[in-house]
Amino acid sequence: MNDATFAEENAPSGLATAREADRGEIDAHAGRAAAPAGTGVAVSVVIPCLNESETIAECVRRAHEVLRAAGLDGEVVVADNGSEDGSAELARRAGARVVHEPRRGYGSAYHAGLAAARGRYVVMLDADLTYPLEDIPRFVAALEEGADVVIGNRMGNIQPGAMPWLHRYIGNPLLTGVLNVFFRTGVRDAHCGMRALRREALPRLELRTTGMEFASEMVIRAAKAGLRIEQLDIEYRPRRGESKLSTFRDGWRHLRFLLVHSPTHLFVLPGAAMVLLGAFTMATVLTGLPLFGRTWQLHAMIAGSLMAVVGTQVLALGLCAHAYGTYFMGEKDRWFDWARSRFRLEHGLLLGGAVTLIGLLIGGAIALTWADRGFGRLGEERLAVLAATLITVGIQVFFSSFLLSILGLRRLESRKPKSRSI
Ligand SMILES: Nc1nc2c(ncn2[C@@H]2O[C@H](COP(=O)(O)OP(=O)(O)OP(=O)(O)O)[C@@H](O)[C@H]2O)c(=O)[nH]1
Ligand SMILES: [Mg+2]
Repeated sequence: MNDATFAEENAPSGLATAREADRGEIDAHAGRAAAPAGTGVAVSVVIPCLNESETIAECVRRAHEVLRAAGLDGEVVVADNGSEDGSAELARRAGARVVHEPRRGYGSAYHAGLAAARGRYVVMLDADLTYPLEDIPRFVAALEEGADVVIGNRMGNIQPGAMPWLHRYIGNPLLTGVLNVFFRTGVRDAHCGMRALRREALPRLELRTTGMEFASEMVIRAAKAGLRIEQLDIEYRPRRGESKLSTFRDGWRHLRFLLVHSPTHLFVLPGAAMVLLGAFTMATVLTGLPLFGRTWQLHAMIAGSLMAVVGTQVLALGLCAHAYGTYFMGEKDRWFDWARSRFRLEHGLLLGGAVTLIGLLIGGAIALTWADRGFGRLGEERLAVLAATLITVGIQVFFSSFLLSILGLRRLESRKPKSRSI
């Protein structure tokens, strides 16, 4: 990762403008703006480019040829990402409109390129000649037939040497699999760089990320926005020039994007699993039921308590993350919406209060037993752990309910019409 913090990297990269300078070049600095109305063409081929002098000119020329041969009125926009090898000039000479985006990152380059695109349809592909430019008309045809977003699928036709085995058999399937478990998009090759979309669909995607995770973000936001996604099988060819993809850094950026956008999988499910496992372990110890051929004692009780306490904490964080997503980010989550339509602050307070009270009563009973024995020897460790666990969990539930409610208050506040000062 560069110097930028994660928060900065995920902030909207207030990038490109369609202000065209002389010589067909565009400065991507002065704030985002869509291409001006009335200047449209049918298709914009947008190509992010960072030091691709070996291929960029050929890529631009072939894109133009393909558009011409297919009778498509189009343009080629190259989003140059601070290349130091003359790529921008080569692209311009080959007939591209060049957008300069100095902030590094695949996503940054795309923010600039997409904002400058004037086509009704936008086709996206890499500058390294790995994608079949001759398939551009197929992508456009899929949009014309009603798709909002078209994504290539390389997995069935990867030419020898085009993709390292680590990406082909582990990275790509794993990350695409996680993406589909979390977001159920049904997309088979979520990192494919050859895509197309209707330009009018872009604002609905609210794309923000700046790095390679931009590819995942687009798929997820398209699915969440209910856009119609089509997939086309394509060939993937060996690249010329140096790859800009860093296996572990970019893989992690994809994964962390998936995690932070799915509180259910990051917090709620692991939290709930820990609570259940903790409760089950403590119940097994307290009832003395044999498990795996033996009974379990104090140490297992402490482990169960730990899981229940940590699980409750993680679960509460997940609910707060959901509340933040719903109230502040406009996210929609069926499960969370269902839960908040049924449960109110008072439910949480009652539950937390009741659990705390039960813990206090058990603690009180232990103290009474101890007093009864003249404050002598006491052997109620397991019950003491139960009491401590219940009190901790109860207090967590109690105060987390208030925190959830506070997040909701902010939402009501922002809904109120602005009052005029007198
Ligand atoms: N990684 C990266 N790519 C950039 C950047 N700016 C523009 N690009 C371009 O984005 C496209 C994708 O990068 P590639 O290096 O081809 O990544 P990839 O296609 O996932 O990996 P390969 O299969 O090795 O080509 C290329 O056209 C790059 O030139 C940047 O800052 N970082
Ligand atoms: Mg590439």
